[in-house]
Amino acid sequence: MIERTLAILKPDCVKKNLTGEVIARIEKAGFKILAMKKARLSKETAGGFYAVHKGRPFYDSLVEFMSSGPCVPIALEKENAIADYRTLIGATDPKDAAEGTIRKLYADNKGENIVHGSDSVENGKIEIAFFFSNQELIQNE
Ligand code: 3AN
Repeated sequence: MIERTLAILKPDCVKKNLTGEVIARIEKAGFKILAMKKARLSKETAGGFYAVHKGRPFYDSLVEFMSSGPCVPIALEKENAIADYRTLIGATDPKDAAEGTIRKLYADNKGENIVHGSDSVENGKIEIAFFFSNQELIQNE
C-alpha cells in the first residue's frame, strides 16, 4: 500500500549541518518528498505535536529540545512508508539502532535522535496535516 509518513529533521540534525545527508539517505531509500520546509517551533507548537507523550517523564525535555532551534518537517510518500522509514531511521535510542541506520550513524542519545517518523498510517495523516495543507502536498507526476 502507498503510505505517507511525516519526517522531522530535528534541531540537532539542523545544528550539525546534516540535513542534506539525511535527506539524501531518505531519497536513496525510495521516498518521494511531497512537501518540505524549515520551521521554528514554539514551545506551544512542539507541545501540541507531542501531546500524546504529555505526562511522560521525558515530555518537558522533548518539548524544550524540539523548540530549541529550527527543524525541517518533510511529508514523505512510498509503498509501505511507515515501516520502511522506521527501518531506515532505526530504534529510538541510537544505542539500540541497527548498523547503517540514520540514528545509529548520527544521533547522540534517545532524546536528541536526529529524526522523527510517524508510527502508523493514521498518525502519519494527522502529523502531515499538523505541518502542511493539502495544497502544499505535491504529488509526483
Ligand atoms: P520514535 O521517535 O522512535 O517514534 P517515540 O514516539 O516513542 O519514539 O518518542 C518520541 C520522541 O520522544 C523520541 N523521538 C525521542 O526524542 C523522545 N523520547 C522517547 N523516549 C524517550 C526517553 N525515554 N528519554 C528521552 N527522550 C525520549
